[in-house]
Amino acid sequence: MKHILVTGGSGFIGTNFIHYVRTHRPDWHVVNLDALTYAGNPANHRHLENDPGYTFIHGSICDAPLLKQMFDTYQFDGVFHFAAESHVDRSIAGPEVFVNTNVTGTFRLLEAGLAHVRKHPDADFRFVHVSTDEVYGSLYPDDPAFTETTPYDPSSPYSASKAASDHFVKAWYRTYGLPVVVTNCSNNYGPFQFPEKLIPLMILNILDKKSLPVYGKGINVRDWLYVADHCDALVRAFENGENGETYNIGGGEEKTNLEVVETICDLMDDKTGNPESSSRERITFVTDRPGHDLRYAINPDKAVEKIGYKASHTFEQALSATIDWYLVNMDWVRSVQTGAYQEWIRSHYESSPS
Ligand code: NAD
Ligand code: TDX
Repeated sequence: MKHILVTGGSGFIGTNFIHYVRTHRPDWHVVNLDALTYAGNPANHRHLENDPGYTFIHGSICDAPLLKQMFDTYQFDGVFHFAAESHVDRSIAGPEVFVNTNVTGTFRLLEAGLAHVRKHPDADFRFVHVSTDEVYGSLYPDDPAFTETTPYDPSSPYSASKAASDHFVKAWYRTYGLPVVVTNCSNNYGPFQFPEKLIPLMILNILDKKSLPVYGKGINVRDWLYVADHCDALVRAFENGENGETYNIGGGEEKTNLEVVETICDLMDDKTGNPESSSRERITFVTDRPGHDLRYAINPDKAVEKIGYKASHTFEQALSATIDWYLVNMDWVRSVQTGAYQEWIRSHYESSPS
């Protein structure tokens, strides 16, 4: 049995990853360390409460003594590091916590991993650092997609903090020999995504008959990746990757934000019995995000060739399945729309004129 540390396992991707691993790698014991910020929800794993293959620890990746104790107790074979502050707009409104969690937290985790490897030099250990395509900056419409050798050029406090964390991870490999793999993936979507992000925000605003705030002209392009494909890629990077390497993971589904929102509108009208095209009328163009990257696109060739990755979901099908998940999980939705969530929506969107 392998003991695997998953940080941030109560957030969007971490939750999906733990569910994926409990199904596809049932012999792994997963230890989820999560600070339960506004983005973390322990109820996501309620069905695992009596599962001996799952342990939850409420704590922070910044807490070095806790990390040491956890490594001593579980002698981890691997780390999947998801824990982060992840929302670009929040990073613009309040960057400091992004430095604390994404940079200092990653540093503390690397130190704990290195101390463990030094104590157990024969152990087969690997640290998978889950990062983002945003570290590469912005593309023009005709630029080739990001590869693993594209220079880093982050635009937002969020992407700057992720870029810094990637550099720390690589430095711990080159300087100290810590076995690491870095993955940089594009925009994920799927079940359990916190409704501050574009896709769930639009689904829920349509249900609540609110306006649909599209930044700028809606021409920004993202490369959409279904979260289950991302989880599959991460297991492959852990099992088949090479230490010190980066793998770019993309969905191969480039869309403008307006295309995404219009598709959600049409699917929602169809599924909820709204008159055809009625949701599109709620689209409202609002003040653009400062430093808004125009386009992200991932070239996944290296991951395809070296770790056997292949996205197996199409955008239309997986978006439809995602909407269905939100429609049948309204209890989850309402439970995460707490006071802190309402406060963010009020402060962020009420200052954005149409
Ligand atoms: P999320 O915001 O939904 O979840 C983050 C989780 O980390 C939450 O459960 C939160 O409680 C936890 N956390 C925050 N600070 C912590 C700390 N100090 N100690 C322990 N736990 C802490 O984020 P997500 O969308 O699931 O993203 C997960 C990772 O994937 C992040 O590193 C993010 O940068 C990366 N990523 C996300 C996307 C995307 O589209 N969502 C794309 C590329 C990369
Ligand atoms: O209300 C909105 N209106 C809007 O037009 C919101 C919330 C977003 N947008 C736009 C901004 C982006 O161009 O939609 C696009 C997607 O926005 P987000 O969902 O906030 O994602 P993004 O900023 O692209 O970053 C996401 O993908 C990369 C994740 O949040 C990051 O954690 C990940 O690293």
